[in-house]
Amino acid sequence: MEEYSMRLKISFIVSFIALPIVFMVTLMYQNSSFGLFEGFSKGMAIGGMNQKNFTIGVPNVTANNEFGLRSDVTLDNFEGRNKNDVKIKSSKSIPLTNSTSTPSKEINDNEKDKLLDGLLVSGFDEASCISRSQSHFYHKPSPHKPSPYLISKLRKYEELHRKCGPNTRAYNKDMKIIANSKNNSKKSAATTCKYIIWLPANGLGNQIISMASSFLYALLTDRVLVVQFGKDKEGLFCEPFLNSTWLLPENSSFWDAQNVVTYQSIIEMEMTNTSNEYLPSAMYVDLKYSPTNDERFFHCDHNQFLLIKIPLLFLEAGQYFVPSFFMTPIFKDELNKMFPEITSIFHHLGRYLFHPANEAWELITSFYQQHLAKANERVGLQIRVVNPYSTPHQVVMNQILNCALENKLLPKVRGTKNMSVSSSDKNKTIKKFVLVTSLFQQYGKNLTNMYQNKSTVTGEVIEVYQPSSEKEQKFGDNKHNLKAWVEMYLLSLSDVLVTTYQSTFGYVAKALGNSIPWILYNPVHNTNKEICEREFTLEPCYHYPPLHYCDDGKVIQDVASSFHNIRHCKDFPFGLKLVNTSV
Ligand SMILES: *[C@@H]1O[C@H](CO)[C@@H](O)[C@H](O)[C@H]1NC(C)=O
Ligand SMILES: *[C@@H]1O[C@H](CO)[C@@H](O)[C@H](O)[C@H]1NC(C)=O
Ligand SMILES: *[C@@H]1O[C@H](CO)[C@@H](O)[C@H](O)[C@H]1NC(C)=O
Ligand SMILES: *[C@@H]1O[C@H](CO)[C@@H](O)[C@H](O)[C@H]1NC(C)=O
Ligand SMILES: *[C@@H]1O[C@H](CO)[C@@H](O)[C@H](O)[C@H]1NC(C)=O
Ligand SMILES: *[C@@H]1O[C@H](CO)[C@@H](O)[C@H](O)[C@H]1NC(C)=O
Ligand SMILES: *[C@@H]1O[C@H](CO)[C@@H](O)[C@H](O)[C@H]1NC(C)=O
Ligand SMILES: *[C@@H]1O[C@H](CO)[C@@H](O)[C@H](O)[C@H]1NC(C)=O
Ligand SMILES: *[C@@H]1O[C@H](CO)[C@@H](O)[C@H](O)[C@H]1NC(C)=O
Ligand SMILES: *[C@@H]1O[C@H](CO)[C@@H](O)[C@H](O)[C@H]1NC(C)=O
Ligand SMILES: CC(=O)N[C@H]1CO[C@H](CO)[C@@H](O)[C@@H]1O
Repeated sequence: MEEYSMRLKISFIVSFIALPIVFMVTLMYQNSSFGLFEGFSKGMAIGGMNQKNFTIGVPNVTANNEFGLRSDVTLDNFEGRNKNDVKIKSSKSIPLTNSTSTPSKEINDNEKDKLLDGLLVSGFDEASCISRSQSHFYHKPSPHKPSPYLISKLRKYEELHRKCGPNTRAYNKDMKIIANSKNNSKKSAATTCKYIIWLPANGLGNQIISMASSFLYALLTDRVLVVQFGKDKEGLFCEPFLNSTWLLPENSSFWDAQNVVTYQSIIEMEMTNTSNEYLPSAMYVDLKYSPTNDERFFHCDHNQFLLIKIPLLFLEAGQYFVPSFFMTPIFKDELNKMFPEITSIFHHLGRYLFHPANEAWELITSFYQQHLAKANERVGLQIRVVNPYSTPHQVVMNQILNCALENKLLPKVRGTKNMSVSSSDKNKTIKKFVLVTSLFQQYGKNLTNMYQNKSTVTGEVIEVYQPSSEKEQKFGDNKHNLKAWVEMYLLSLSDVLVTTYQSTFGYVAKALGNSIPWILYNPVHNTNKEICEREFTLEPCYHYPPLHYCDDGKVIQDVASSFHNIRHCKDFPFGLKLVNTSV
């Protein structure tokens, strides 16, 4: 029967994953040192990390080199594709779906849905960014509403960006002033506006969460956000701000932040010398993970008072540093007004900023319509093998199956298809389609083998699709980024989501789709503990957060009692995330 025929499409996009901070990190607790994930157990759920102190060890970069670029990977189906090949679909193209679980996907084309409850503004040229007006056909309506205050902040920001964004008169004038005074002035230059130039770090997932964090920082500090996008990000994202651009112009003299004063050097000066009058006009703020584990004190009021005076900040993070704003007293009131619901910040910021550009949208919608639209339920499996050279695929496969079967995300198989059984089964018209994203094609293949030509105990029909398998994560590669973005977005359209611990790729998918995922833990270090567990918020984890208190510089001891609404992450206990503690 047609519905039992399973197909595995491995031709299209690609997967990989995003956590490039993926060196082996060692947590040392007092005198004993143990692998990061061994320290995680059932009893250590939210806020359960009571360790008194811990530090990050130097990562072992030579082992599990996820940064290695291999040339034996072929990218198929993308050859010859360029922007002009993309056929623009009519803006009324609705996914063909008979889904029972996603009523939103019925035609519901009113302005309120389209603008995501006021998060987005109307007035864009729809043809230049089709996804902006169509995405609500694909995602379920969100129960998380943006606050009126957030909406008014966004509208004011857009106005500021129109006034001072790249290529405006104010921007050109300011950039000249900054360029001419950036070396060693005693006083920052007086500019019309202040700016952040966002710099990319790590893989695409990390870049997305760090752009969202930088944008919130811009909102909090009345800065204009400008992004440094290289060729690797062509065709990925639409312009987010009406009638303006956020792209650093190609002719800008600020592509190179090399000779810019670093925030770290200013902090060090501050610490040794209180009467510091050295204020550059541009500063490079590095919030990336570093093996030396320098404290940036970025979460401290007094450093924010210093940064406020600098017209241009280069900001490089590769992380979701939003939780640090909640540690900074001067930002608190504003944040509380913007986000009365603390656990949907990235959900809102992500849906506001990241609209697939037409090229990406074409790939997303055509894959969806070809393979996923007819499902009653879509199950997204994001399988990142953090350590592919030491983790046997069979171990990962068993873990995925145990997770999916135990939690009834997927049904067990009954055996070879028995027509007399299946024809009497009411459920045989229920279709669950599984979207597998992984660098490795084994997973999609094995699931296909498992379900193909077999009936399931529930009678449901399972089909498995894996768009791609790239084998290695790549950095700075346009096709790879495009495929990664397409897969993150497709995962966000799942009704049930399973993601891998630590993965920023999964963080993006869950937040865009408003889908609390099941997290697969490290199978090697976690053999007798949970195989997977339900995540508790849509917020990403801030993997390498501040370590010290601002006032006395002592190591932050008990996060839960020190900071309202901040707890250690389930999937990366060293990291911090925002939680709703009033529930
Ligand atoms: C950790 O705490 C113990 C006592 O609680 C202390 O002796 C030790 O020096 C601390 N280590 C670090 C690195 O702060
Ligand atoms: C790094 O990992 C490799 C391979 O697992 C191992 O041989 C080496 O001893 C490790 N180095 C350190 C400093 O842990
Ligand atoms: C949706 O259901 C209707 C009848 O219920 C059927 O005619 C149509 O072919 C279905 N469409 C798809 C895409 O399954
Ligand atoms: C700033 O420093 C760079 C390199 O040190 C130098 O090339 C440039 O001329 C200086 N600019 C000004 C305005 O002094
Ligand atoms: C955006 O640009 C369009 C076309 O130039 C113009 O009609 C519209 O008023 C502008 N909107 C805003 C808010 O500036
Ligand atoms: C870059 O190009 C724009 C538009 O062509 C121009 O207005 C601007 O002055 C140029 N900036 C620099 C630094 O050359
Ligand atoms: C503080 O800075 C001034 C000027 O840069 C310098 O002369 C002085 O030695 C510094 N003091 C200390 C304690 O570093
Ligand atoms: C199919 O199922 C029926 C009813 O359970 C059973 O009698 C029959 O033996 C089965 N056939 C096969 C080939 O398993
Ligand atoms: C399923 O059935 C089809 C057609 O009978 C066959 O070509 C295919 O190899 C079978 N797959 C498996 C995994 O048994
Ligand atoms: C039909 O599928 C659902 C899960 O989707 C399951 O709970 C139910 O038991 C199934 N019905 C039968 C008759 O197997
Ligand atoms: C990687 C993996 O799990 N491979 C398994 C796929 O399924 C076949 C048989 O179904 C096993 O033999 C493989 O070990």
